[in-house]
Order: sequence, then C-alpha cells, then structure tokens
Amino acid sequence: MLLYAVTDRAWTGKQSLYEQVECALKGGVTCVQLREKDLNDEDFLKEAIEISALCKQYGVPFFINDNVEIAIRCHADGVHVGQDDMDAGQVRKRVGDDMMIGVSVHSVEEALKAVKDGADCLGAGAVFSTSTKTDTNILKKETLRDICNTVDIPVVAIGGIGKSNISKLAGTGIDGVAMVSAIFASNDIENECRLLRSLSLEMVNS
Ligand code: 3NM
Repeated sequence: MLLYAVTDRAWTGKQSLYEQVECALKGGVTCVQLREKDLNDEDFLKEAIEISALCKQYGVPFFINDNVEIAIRCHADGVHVGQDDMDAGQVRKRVGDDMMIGVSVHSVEEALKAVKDGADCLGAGAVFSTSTKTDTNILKKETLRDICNTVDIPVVAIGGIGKSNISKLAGTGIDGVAMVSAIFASNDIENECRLLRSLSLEMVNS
C-alpha cells in the first residue's frame, strides 16, 4: 500500500493505459486500482483482464474501482468502493472472503463502520486540493491522524498528493499514498514512480 496508483485515462494518447500502468509497475508502484468512470462494461472487463494479468506479472495487487461485478469477473485481488456505492458489508456478501475490500472514508465514524462491515484497507481524502475529483472535501490532518489511530487496517491518503507535498503527511500514521495525476500525467511515469516511491518510504518512516 506504500505507493498506490489509481488510473485515469485523461492522459493517455502517446501511451495506452496498459503501457502507462506497465511503466508505473516498472517504477515500483505497490498497488494498482483501475478506475473507469465512462467505459462500458464489455471494454472495462477486457481492459481489467489485461491489466490484472500485467499486475500479476509484477506481483502487485490489483483493485477495481466501484464495479463489484467486473472485479469478480476479472478475478481482481480487491475492489474499492466509495461512500455512495454499495457498503462494504454488501460487497463482502457478494465477493466472498477471498477478495480484499477497500473503502473511501472521510471521518473516524466512516472508518469504524467500514472496518465493522469487513473492509481490508481504507482510502482517506482528499488530503490536499485536487482537480481530479471535484466532489470531495479537504480532510484535516488531525482527522487523518485520528482515523489511523482508530483502525488497525492499512490507511492510504489520497487527493492532491505529489512529490512536493508527500512529506507533509509524515507523522499521520498512514501506510501509503494513492495518486492519480502525479503518476499518470507525468511524461516519464517510470522514473516519476521511482522518485515517488522513495519519497513515500521516507514519509512513512519519519
Ligand atoms: N478519491 P489526484 S480524491 C480518486 O477524496 C480520488 O476520496 C479522492 O487524484 C477522495 O491524485 C481522488 O490526481 C482523486 O489528486 C485523486
């Protein structure tokens, strides 16, 4: 969970999403989440099967954002759901015990409920302002710290994180950082991930 790449096809063109994810894996990301908001199910599933196989080659866990049925059909390692999606309890009933469930949380209460419902990891954000997701509010650093102190499953911070501000998250107790634009908007994803990974490691250890 140290450096968690969440995909976005906004910056594909020169490279396909598959090629971008491969660069991220070569650069050392430790988790990949396929996040598709506008793709039809058939194309989403085809892409999920390909990227799932790619992540397996690199020994990196692969999550699907929101779409539980696609996660089941492509045998993803995990599925990540937001507060507006199916709750973790319903997801657990649908996916069984073997698939990991990640949940987006914005408060200690939401974090406790997610754990009670069977979540395996949490995404907490947005820790900084971001233009990648517009319907999210800024999470106070104290709240992030409280969430980490309250639950005993991994917590990853998300939202507006990049190389210039990772260090500001030191001392919060997070297990890692999730990023979209800092990774996928880069012109050199592999080297960017190498740098982001070493900065993330420094941050969690300080
Ligand atoms: N979830 P970037 S913020 C997918 O607050 C997502 O739950 C968020 O993108 C939340 O790294 C976000 O480009 C977008 O800021 C993060």
